[in-house]
Amino acid sequence: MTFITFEGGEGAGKTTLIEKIAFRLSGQNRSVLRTREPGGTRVGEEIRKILLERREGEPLSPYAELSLFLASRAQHLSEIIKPALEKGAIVLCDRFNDSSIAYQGMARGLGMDEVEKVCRFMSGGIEPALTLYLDIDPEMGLARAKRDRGGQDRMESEAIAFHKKIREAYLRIHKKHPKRFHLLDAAMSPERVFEEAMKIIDASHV
Ligand code: T5A
Repeated sequence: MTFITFEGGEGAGKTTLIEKIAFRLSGQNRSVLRTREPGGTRVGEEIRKILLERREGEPLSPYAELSLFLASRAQHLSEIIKPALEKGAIVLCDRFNDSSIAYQGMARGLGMDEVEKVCRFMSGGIEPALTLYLDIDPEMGLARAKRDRGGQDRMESEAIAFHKKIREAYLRIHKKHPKRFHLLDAAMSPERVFEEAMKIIDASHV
């Protein structure tokens, strides 16, 4: 079972990297599934709209927000991730439990340990074998995301202090799980990030 997740702040370059890795691994004749959170299923994509749409004057409670990310994940696991892993595919997933721990646990203040426990329970023993974390200065990442899309979604439009907390949380996760959670400098060129990521994947014999 090969489950690889990708983490990082806004605009860190996960989508760009996943595309290159999927291309490389598929070329090695391996079955590869690319997916993302929130989303990945029809229900998940509907939940994604609720989560990312900006609604002025109607803030979501942090608990409601966490519950929606978890609902999207539960559906994603049962409908997409588990069946693909059981068939022997390599699953490349853009965000997973670590996003909830960083965003809702740290930045929304629900507690990293508390959110980690709920995530473990909800994901029923499915854990990534490897996580590639793209570390970037939040201002640089937000500028990339804005340039790419022209506007900002509900999470991106949070204050810079919120995004700095997310980076701090990821760095704590890196310290806590150094074997699984690998840090890559996302300020490097996309090609360099890809080369470094492939070294980690090859060394892990997935
Ligand atoms: N969230 C998610 C939670 O709060 N809790 C959770 O549990 C989960 C699962 C998801 C939001 O939900 C939050 C986190 C997010 O706020 P999203 O739209 O999926 O929303 O957000 P992101 O995952 O952040 O997606 P982005 O598209 O913003 O970022 P990516 O995928 O990391 O970046 P990418 O590859 O699209 O690149 C952005 C731009 O930068 C360029 C690309 O060409 C592109 O233009 N780029 C580079 N430029 C220079 N150097 C590089 N190395 C580059 N790599 C890419």
